[in-house]
Amino acid sequence: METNNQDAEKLAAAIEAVKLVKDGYIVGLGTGSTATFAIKELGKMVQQGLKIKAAASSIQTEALARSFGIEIIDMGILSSIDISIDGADEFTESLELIKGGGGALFREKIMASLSKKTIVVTDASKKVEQLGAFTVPVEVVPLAYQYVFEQIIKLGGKGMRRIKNDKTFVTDNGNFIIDADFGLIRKPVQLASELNQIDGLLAHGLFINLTSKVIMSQGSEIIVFE
Ligand code: ABF
Repeated sequence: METNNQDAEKLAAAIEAVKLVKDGYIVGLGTGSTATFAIKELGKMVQQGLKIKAAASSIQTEALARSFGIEIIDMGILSSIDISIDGADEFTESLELIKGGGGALFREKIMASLSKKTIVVTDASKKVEQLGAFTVPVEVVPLAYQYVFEQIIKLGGKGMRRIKNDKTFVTDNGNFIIDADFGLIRKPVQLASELNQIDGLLAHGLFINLTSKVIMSQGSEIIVFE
């Protein structure tokens, strides 16, 4: 369960991250509760005169950003983003991440790939020695669902179709999510590359070599991993 303390940590990390945003930047906006703190802080800065344009990693984030008067541009026309700020479900000190608990992993991955700098903001609960206590979200095109499900089993995983409010969860891109349990992941680079080879699998939540910096807040301390 989320605590006030965790929320205070998320806010502190978000405040630290938005200090890196400069006038004229194109900013990638993440999804999830920690990214939401950053979007709200950026919204205040925009209202005080900061000039930025932003690309959003989800429909929900786009609506939130617009509500603060942040100008949104379509990610599909961009060849680069100056900085993006996003959350994570798990990270290691070597900046390997699991993302996608919020279901926005595909857009988040494209956003991170386009970004000159990707800043990940977290509370202290997300730091792990080894990835894998959190399942790896996998976005799958519906007609390839069973095929991808079986390929995950062949890789040693156990898949579970994501359900929300008693219905199959559908992403912003009209796809399904399989939450894949691989146990503790000893070789994330290898697993990421094996998952990348499955046809019909649009994106997976292992983010390797896509993060510039993790800003983690723990109690009253800010700890940066880079
Ligand atoms: C996004 O939101 C995701 O990639 C991750 O799944 C989730 C983290 O959410 P929160 O900040 O609410 O813990 O960043």
